[in-house]
Amino acid sequence: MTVDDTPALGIGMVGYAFMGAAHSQAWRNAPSFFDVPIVPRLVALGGRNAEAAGDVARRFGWESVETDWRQLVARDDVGLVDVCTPGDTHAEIAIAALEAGKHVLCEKPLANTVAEAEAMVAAAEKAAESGVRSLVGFTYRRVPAIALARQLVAEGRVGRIHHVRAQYLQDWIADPDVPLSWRLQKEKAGSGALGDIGAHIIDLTQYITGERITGVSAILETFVRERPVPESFTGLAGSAPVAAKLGEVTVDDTAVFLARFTGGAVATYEATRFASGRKNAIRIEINGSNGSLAFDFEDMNVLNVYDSTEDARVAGFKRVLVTEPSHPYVSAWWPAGHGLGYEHAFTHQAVDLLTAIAEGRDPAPSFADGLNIQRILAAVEDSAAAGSAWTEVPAPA
Ligand code: SOE
Repeated sequence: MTVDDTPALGIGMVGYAFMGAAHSQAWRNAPSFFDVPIVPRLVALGGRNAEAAGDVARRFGWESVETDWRQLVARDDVGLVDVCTPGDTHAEIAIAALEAGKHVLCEKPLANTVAEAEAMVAAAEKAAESGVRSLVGFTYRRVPAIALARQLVAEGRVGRIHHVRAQYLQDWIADPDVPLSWRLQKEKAGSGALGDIGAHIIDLTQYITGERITGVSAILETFVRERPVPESFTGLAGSAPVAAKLGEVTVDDTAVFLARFTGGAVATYEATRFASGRKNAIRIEINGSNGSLAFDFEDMNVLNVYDSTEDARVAGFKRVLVTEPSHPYVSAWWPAGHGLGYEHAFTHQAVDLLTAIAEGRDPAPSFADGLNIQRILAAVEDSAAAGSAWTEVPAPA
């Protein structure tokens, strides 16, 4: 008797760095902690460097390596293509996979341009007619405290929303000696802090509020415009690498913008990699007519809740530890108070995608949601280029 007669789905993942590792552990853990209706099989890892990809494949239990992503997409034993590459290849790989009838999970942001995102949406909508599903990887919405915040807003616990306040603060390139990398080059990444981490807080605030951004006014800034080119390193001076060449940074180091929401709320956003001392501080605060919610990813198992209707003598933010079995996703993991980490949201993403595929429905966030975010990113860039002029965001079709 087989141990498990749950149907399996072959996964082919393209890319094997940071996101490749986060996704690999998610595919492996999903069937261990959740009763998934489809069991993922780690069939093929795609990477141009056979040796490096082979090392990651061995560590995470991928059955094979493909050095050409087209071969991976074409394989009969691959039913879902997981795109974990830099943004300049998202559209090409995802569209080819959808046209080959494969489900697609694509890392965020969906694409590097609105035009690419539109083409991806068209391919996804055509593939969906044949039951092929697609998802864009905004994983932070699957942190239990964020999912709880959305529930509380939907239940009217904060009332009419007046303010949305969102920051995504990192500092990994505040040192000018940090070398040039793909995230700092427009042709690879599409934009800098704006698309890489600003996209996350755009998705999170729209997800929590259930409303959309309708217009923005923005500033983009690049503080360090040239960085050492890694390929030109000639040795060390002390502990600092010595580079023979400097390369141009062609993206923003920080994005700061105002926004308005469909429900009338006003919003402030900051996405920066120069907030020295902040490592991965995603800070969201929602202020409404009945109360407020406040979250900081650097304390990710907590949601701070303020109820304006409470007796003023005992009113104050309540520090809710979001680790009860009644909280989203938590019952699959550990007892109350043990907490989850960054990687668990990726596992929740895998579970939600496998469940949607089994139930024959489109998962969220869809490629169309990803296109909406791409349009907001473009509006921020257009506004910044026009001296922070107020710039409308096209409504979804
Ligand atoms: C940026 O450094 C980054 O790796 C983002 O690209 C990820 O989406 C985020 O989860 C962590 O930070």
